[in-house]
Amino acid sequence: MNYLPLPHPGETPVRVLTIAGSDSGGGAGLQADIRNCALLGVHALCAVTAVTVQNSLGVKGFHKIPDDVIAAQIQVVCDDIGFQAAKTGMLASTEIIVAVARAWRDHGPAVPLVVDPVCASMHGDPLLHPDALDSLRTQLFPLATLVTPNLYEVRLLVDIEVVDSESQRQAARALHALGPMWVLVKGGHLRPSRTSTDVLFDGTDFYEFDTPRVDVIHDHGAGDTLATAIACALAHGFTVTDAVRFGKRWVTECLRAAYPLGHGHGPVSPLFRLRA
Ligand code: PXL
Repeated sequence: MNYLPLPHPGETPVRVLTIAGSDSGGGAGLQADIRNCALLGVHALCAVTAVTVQNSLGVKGFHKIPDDVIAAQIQVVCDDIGFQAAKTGMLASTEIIVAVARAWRDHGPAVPLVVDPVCASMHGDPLLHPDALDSLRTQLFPLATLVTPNLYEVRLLVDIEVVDSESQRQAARALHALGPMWVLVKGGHLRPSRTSTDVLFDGTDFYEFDTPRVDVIHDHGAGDTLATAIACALAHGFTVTDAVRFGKRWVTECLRAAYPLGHGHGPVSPLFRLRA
């Protein structure tokens, strides 16, 4: 497949800001975002929102970073370094979502913002306080270029049970009404199916993206990987439809390269790229 253009040695790369939580197991969250950016030739800037205590068996707990510290991380990289796209992952609480939304409105450049509405880990461990769903809908979604919920997050956000392509489109409409420019409803958890079909909606048209289903038990960090790859492609100036097409192909390759780690679920992996 064609990847993104790589920077020449000594040349300042394209930058993406990730606003996300740390995963001590290194599979998802900030660590996945930075790893994917690096292997796509993009420099990752990081605003850390929370530190999870986590291994391959699950999230044992997390510590939230004070919201003024999160806002300050965003402000200083905006003021000095600059970036061509940003993405959000784990935001943990209402206070953090409000602080991120305010920092983005006050300091954010006019670049694409991908909001991955992370609510829980793959093990079902909560990563977002249930009270914070409302601030996600009202504060952050209206600022987003693209939101990328999975079916579990769709149910929490708009109370729609996606069971087929019709309800997937209905969910995309309901999410779009909350204010983002584009919505990608990921169908990866719709079974049984030999393909993974994601539906993209811009308020007028629907676009479907089909990739072969890769059935692996090591799929930790798949959502983070997709959202980061989309943000990297947007940072390179791709249209949203082209960026989503690129992100889907990238996460499919990362799923094929997923590896076991610890006693539970290992991560999807962009490390295959080092052999290419
Ligand atoms: O994959 C979602 C995710 C995002 N961010 C952090 C996580 C996880 C899943 O476990 O731990 C920090």
